[in-house]
Amino acid sequence: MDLNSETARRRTFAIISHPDAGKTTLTEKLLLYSGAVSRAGSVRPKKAGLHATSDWMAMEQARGISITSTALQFEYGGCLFNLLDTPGHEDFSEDTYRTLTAVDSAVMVLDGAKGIEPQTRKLFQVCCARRIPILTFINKLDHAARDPLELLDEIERVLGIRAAAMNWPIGDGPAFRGVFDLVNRRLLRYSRVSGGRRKAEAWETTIDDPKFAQAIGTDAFGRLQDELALIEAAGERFNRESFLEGSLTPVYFGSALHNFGVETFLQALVTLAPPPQPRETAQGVITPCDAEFSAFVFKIQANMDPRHRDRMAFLRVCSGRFEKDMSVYHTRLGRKIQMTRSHRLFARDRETLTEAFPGDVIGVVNPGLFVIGDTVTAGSPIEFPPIPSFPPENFGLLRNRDVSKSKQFRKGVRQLEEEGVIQLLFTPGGGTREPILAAVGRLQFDVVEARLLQEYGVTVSIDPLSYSCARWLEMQPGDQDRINWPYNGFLRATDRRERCVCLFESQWTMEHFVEKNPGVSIRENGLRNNKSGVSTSLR
Ligand SMILES: Nc1nc2c(ncn2[C@@H]2O[C@H](COP(=O)(O)OP(=O)(O)OP(=O)(O)O)[C@@H](O)[C@H]2O)c(=O)[nH]1
Ligand SMILES: [Mg+2]
Repeated sequence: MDLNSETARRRTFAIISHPDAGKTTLTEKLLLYSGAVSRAGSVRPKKAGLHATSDWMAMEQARGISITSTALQFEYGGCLFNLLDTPGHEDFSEDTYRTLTAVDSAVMVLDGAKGIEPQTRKLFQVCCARRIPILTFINKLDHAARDPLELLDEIERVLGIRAAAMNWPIGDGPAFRGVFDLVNRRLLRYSRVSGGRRKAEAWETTIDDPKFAQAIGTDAFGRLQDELALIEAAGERFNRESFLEGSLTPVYFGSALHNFGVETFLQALVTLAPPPQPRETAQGVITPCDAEFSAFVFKIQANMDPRHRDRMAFLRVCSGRFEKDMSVYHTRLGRKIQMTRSHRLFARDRETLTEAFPGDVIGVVNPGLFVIGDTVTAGSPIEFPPIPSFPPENFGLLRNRDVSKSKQFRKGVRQLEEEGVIQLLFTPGGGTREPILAAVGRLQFDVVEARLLQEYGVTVSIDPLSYSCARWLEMQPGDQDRINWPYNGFLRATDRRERCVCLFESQWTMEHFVEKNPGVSIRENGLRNNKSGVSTSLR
C-alpha cells in the first residue's frame, strides 16, 4: 500500500471532556454508525445488557465511569480512524494528557445542560497549547438543554475560541425533533430508538418542503426561522484554516444516547479532521510521509485481555511504514530491537498487525522493553518532546494482606507502576513489602486495590498518609550532610531508582525546605519517561 495515500486517509483523534458528558457513549455510537459494532452497548447497561466497547475494565463497568483511555481503530467513508476515548475524571487526567500527545485532533463533548465544565476547560487548554484542532459535540439535547446561542457564546467567552455552528438543534428535551444541517441546508429529523442500541431512522428534507414545518410543528418552525436569521446575520462562519490553527471550533448538536446527529458528526470527522501532521523532535521536524518509520510510546496497559495477561505498549506511528518484525532503533536503550507481536487494537480486543501507517496506534506486547515516552525509529535516533507527567499529591501505605501472594504482589505493583497508574516509594522501615503509593488522584488508590485483586489475585489495603506533595532531590556526593532537613511534617523515602524523595505534609513545609536549600536541585517528579529527564507539569 502507498504511504502517501494511506497517510492521507488516517484520522487520529481523542474524545475529551468533563466526566459524564458522554464521551464513551458518543464513542460507542461512532462505532455503531461506522459499522464497527452492530449493536451499541451502553455505559450503564440494564441487566445482562451490552457494555460500551471502550469501558472494558471491570471497575469501569461497575462504576459506569472511564478510568483508562482506550484505542479503537475503524473505517468509515474511505477514512481509517484511530479513536482514543479518554477518562474525564481529574484523578485520571495524566492518562488523558498523555493520550493527547498521540492525536492530530480532538472532539470536545459538552453536556447541553451544563456547558463548559472545569475539566473540559483544562483539557481544552492542553489542546490549545499543543495546537490541536477541536471539533465540538454538544450532547444530551434529548434532555432540557441551555439555549444554543448561549452555549456558543459561552464557548467563545470562556475558552476564547470562535465557535461556528454547523447544525442547529430543533427543540430540546421531549420536544427535541432533530437538527438542521446548516451546511447542506436540510432537516434531519430522527425518531427515537429504544435504548439507542440500533441506528436511528433519519428522515431528511429541505427547508422549502412544506412537510418540513409539518414535521416539526409550526411553533418550532417559526423559532427555527428566527434563529437561522440570527446566526446567518451575526454567527461565526466555519473557516478551515482557523479550525486547523486552533482558533475556531465547528459545533454540532445532538444526542449520543439517542443517536441524534451522530452520523453527520462522523461525516464531519471525515471531511474536517486533519490527517497525521508533522511532528517536532529534538533533531528537527519529521513529516508523516518521511520514508523512515518512527513512533513513540504514549501508554502502557497490563492485562487488557484476561486470556493473555501481558503488557501492551501503545505506540503512535509518526512517520513511515511499519512492518511486523522490522528491526528498529530504540533511542533510550541505545540499541536495535525487533518489533514482534504487534497488534491492531479495538479496546480490549486485538488482532495481529502486519503493517501500519502514520496516525495509527499500534499495540506491541511489551516484555519490559518499553516505558512511556520511548521512541523507536528505522533511521537515525530521534527524540519526541517529553510526555507530560504530574507531581503526585496523594500518598498511602500499601499492605499486602496475603503473605502467601508476595510474588504476585510484587509483580502487580511493578506492572501498575510501569503503566504510570502510580509511583512506588520505599522507606527503610517498609521496604518493598510495604511501599508507599504515590498518585496524582485519590481514585487511583481504588484502582490499584481493585486491579491487584482482579488481575493478580492479591488482597491489599491502602492506608492514606497525611503528606500532600513530594519532591525528588538530585543529590551529589556530600549533599546529604549539607541539607537542612525539616523537623517534622516530612518523610524521606527512595524511589525504584534509589533516588531520594521527600514527602511533605504541606505546601508550606515544602516551600520552606526549598528555600532553606538553595543549592540542591529539586524536581517535581520522578520522570520515568525520557533520557533527558525533563518533567513537565501541566496541572
Ligand atoms: N440523556 C442522555 N444521556 C446521555 C447521553 N449521552 C450519554 N448519556 C449518559 O450520561 C452518562 C455518562 O455517559 P458516558 O458516556 O459514560 O460519559 P463519559 O464522558 O464517557 O464519562 P467519563 O468517561 O467517566 O468521564 C451515562 O449514564 C450515559 O447514558 C445523551 O445524549 N442523552
Ligand atoms: Mg467514558
